Amino acid sequence: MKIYQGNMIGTGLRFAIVASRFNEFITSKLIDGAKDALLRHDVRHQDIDLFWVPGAWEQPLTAKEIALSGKYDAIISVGAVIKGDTSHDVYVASEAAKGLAMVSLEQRVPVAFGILTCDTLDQAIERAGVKAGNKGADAALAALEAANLLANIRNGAEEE
Ligand code: INI
Repeated sequence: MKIYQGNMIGTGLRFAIVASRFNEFITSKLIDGAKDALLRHDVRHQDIDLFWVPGAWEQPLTAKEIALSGKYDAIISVGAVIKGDTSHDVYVASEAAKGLAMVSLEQRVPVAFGILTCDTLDQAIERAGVKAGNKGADAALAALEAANLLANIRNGAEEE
């Protein structure tokens, strides 16, 4: 049996973080978590670029342009969609999720989904470095593993 998996070594890999300004109080913590996770896995500071977008709705198109540039091994999307008085947030979150999945599949580049979809601000805070960890860091680690997995599949480098 051949087993393919991605290791967690970031040496030489390049990452794009796409971050929403909307709910920046939360998003900035997710960016910090993502950067910290990458740096602690030997990604170089100069190999991480940050792209600000207005909100989660704007993430898919931006991620697509980034993917088309061919400069990055993976994209990490971070943001926070928090329930409001209307159903606006539902449309924003679902289109962001669908759009980012589409970019990943069409462009064949890992796009980690680090956009929080929360009912309350407290839930978002808990996921931005408090009780429930930091989902930006989790997304960065998923992007790293997925980037190395794809490289192994493309190189035919299985593990025993
Ligand atoms: N954008 C977010 O990133 N999070 C939200 O919670 C949010 N809500 O709830 O409205 C949000 N809306 C803005 C949206 O992403 C677009 O920027 C806007 O609609 C302009 O296209």
